[in-house]
Amino acid sequence: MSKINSTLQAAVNQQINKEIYSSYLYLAMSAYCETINFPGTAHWLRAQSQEEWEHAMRLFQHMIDRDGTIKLSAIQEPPSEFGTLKEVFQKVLEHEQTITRNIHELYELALKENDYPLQIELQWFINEQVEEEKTAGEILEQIKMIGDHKGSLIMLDRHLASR
Ligand code: OFO
Repeated sequence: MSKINSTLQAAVNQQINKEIYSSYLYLAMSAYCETINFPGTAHWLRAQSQEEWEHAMRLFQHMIDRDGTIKLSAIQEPPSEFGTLKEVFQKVLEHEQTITRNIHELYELALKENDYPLQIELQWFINEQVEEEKTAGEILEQIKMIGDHKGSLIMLDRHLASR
């Protein structure tokens, strides 16, 4: 496979950082949901955090396979408070929308640089982002429908525990 060029190496390194930040952000959200007594949501977010780590590792492996140089950089500190359960999922959805934009920008760069293997690798991420936004959006809609009904929020939390 052809070596990945230096412009794309820098961009992929940046995306690895963003995926690790996503993992870190969801881990912080998971800890927060434990403190507001939504253990099922905390479990869901912890699984999400692990998925984000795997996304970072996919790009990491692509760089290794393409003879790229990995340059790990500092991970931003995530917040430690996220408000209500509705606000938690609003933030998950907003974050996923940002990551989708990042992936699309990276894909555009891979097109510009005529890097076909990276384009194919990123197609997996483009599909994944559709799923991620859909899932976060659906949970948010359910929370909006539930409103302040405590019993239904507890039921939703139990449902999220089954992930
Ligand atoms: Fe890596 O998909 Fe969410 O952020």
